[in-house]
Amino acid sequence: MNVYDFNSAIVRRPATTVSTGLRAHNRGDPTYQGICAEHEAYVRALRAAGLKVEVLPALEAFPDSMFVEDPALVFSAGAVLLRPGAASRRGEAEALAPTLEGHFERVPRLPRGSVDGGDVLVLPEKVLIGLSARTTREGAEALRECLAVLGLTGVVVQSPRDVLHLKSDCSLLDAETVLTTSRLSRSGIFSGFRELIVPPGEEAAANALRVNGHVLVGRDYPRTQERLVSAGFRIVPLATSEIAKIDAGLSCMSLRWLA
Ligand code: CIR
Repeated sequence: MNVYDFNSAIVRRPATTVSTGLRAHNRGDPTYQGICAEHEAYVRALRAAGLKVEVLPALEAFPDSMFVEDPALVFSAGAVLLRPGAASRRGEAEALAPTLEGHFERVPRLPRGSVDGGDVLVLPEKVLIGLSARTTREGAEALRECLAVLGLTGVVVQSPRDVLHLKSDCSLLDAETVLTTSRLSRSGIFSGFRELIVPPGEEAAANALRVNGHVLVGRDYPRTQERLVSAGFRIVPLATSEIAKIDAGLSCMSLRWLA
């Protein structure tokens, strides 16, 4: 079984407060309508890839709550409720608890520190946990213990400086191949993998999403798309310009697993 084979996903509708979502640099507020359009196209793409998608209601008190990847992790063996590193997002994990406990028998909670799911990359043999401004060493070590409960091996690595999350700069394309930026490639964490490097200026394209036979990729990154197609991947370009204004990409809008 491949770690990018999925039949189930959870997403959350954008809150009307989403235009106030966290961001490192101000590139203007996204519009609620624009975000909804990108989210709806994303859900359609997941369904077209064969996933059953559960759509949770918006949480108005949490502007970033549509990015469900950050407060939890899901695997066939169970889920983990995380402790997001941004204070304004901490409550998102408890809001997901009833849903996850309905789907999974084992749902350990991260006991200490902080971890954002965007810093967690699932590879075939191990789970990379990237230290970042959101994911602390204490949280990463605690997550290794939670993963061990689920029979998984966590390995702590360093996310690139000034990058929000580890997965802002990488995604798994198949069992041997990752899409990544040259700055993350230089760290050596993907030794043993074939690396497709996104062209300079298209760094944000590295947050693509392999789902079954499809690779969802940002529509505004034509050179990355060409590289993926030349390497034999079947791509689904999606609009991401509105979510990019609040530092988000394609992986962060869903939790995906093989039930
Ligand atoms: C945040 O800063 O938390 C949100 N505005 C964006 C979260 C994106 N999540 C992700 O890449 N996993």
